[in-house]
Amino acid sequence: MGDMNRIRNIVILTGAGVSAESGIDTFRAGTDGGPSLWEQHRIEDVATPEGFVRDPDLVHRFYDMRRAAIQQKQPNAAHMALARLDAVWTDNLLIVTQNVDDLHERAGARRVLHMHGEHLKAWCTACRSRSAWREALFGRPPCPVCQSRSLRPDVVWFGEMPYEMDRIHAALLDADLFVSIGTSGAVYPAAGFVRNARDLGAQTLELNLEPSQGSAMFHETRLGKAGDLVPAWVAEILGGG
Ligand code: BV8
Repeated sequence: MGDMNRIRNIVILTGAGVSAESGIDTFRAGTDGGPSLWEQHRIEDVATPEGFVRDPDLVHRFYDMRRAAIQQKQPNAAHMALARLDAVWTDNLLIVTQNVDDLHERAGARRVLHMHGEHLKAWCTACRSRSAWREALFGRPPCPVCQSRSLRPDVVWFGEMPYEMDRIHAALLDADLFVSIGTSGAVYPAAGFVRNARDLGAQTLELNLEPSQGSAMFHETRLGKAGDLVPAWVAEILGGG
């Protein structure tokens, strides 16, 4: 890693690997050898607008199962360490997560941006309102705002524009350090952030169980479990050695 004490502004990108040790299935490598999410369902069928139009019940069942599952899980040491960093880091810090679980927030992190939406929100395609949502959508409950039965998961599907891209690019413009944690680097535009950050002069660090598809773009890659690597890195960046 470069000169640590010139690090002011940090952008952290997290993916499913940061929630793996909390028992939440990743997309491409099932936790403890179980089938990964995409092995259980074709992406086209459950994570695209076309799939939702084709078979809304299948998509609702897929997301209802995951929305319920995350409410039974707990943040792990990686989430806790990032929340600690967020609490004490006085310069800019932004946790851009691809994850739709709420474990960063439940660990206490505040500066979190869900670029792919959130399980615990529903979006009304009739009145465009967003509502906090913990229950099932399978039974077509009425929108709390307009009462129409047009709610969908507030999750960004393939072919849909991720949220708050302007805010993310502004943070990358400013970043001295870009850290990617627990992501395979398979999905764009998130997978392209490391190149943006590096081109803009940031140091780039990858913490992952295995090299991601973008590993060559990182100044440094540390391989291991997020639950081990992230607390160690946070201690290092806070000067705890
Ligand atoms: C868009 C929400 C444009 C849903 C998700 C061809 C080339 C390039 C791009 C494309 C292309 N064809 C299509 C595209 C675009 C497409 C894309 O990138 N496709 C890929 C498959 C090629 N992207 C999109 O469609 C995006 N939108 O481009 O819009 C546009 C422009 C104008 C106007 C309108 C639109 C939208 C993509 C968002 C899709 N939604 N999630 C849901 O959650 O159900 S994607 C989903 O998969 C995740 O959110 C995440 O983003 C992505 C990848 O998952 P990861 O988080 O990386 O998880 P994964 O399982 O893959 O990897 C886990 C990693 O953790 C592994 O490396 C593993 O080793 C590691 N790990 C495991 N355990 C641990 C660990 N690490 C540490 N510790 C551990 N314990």
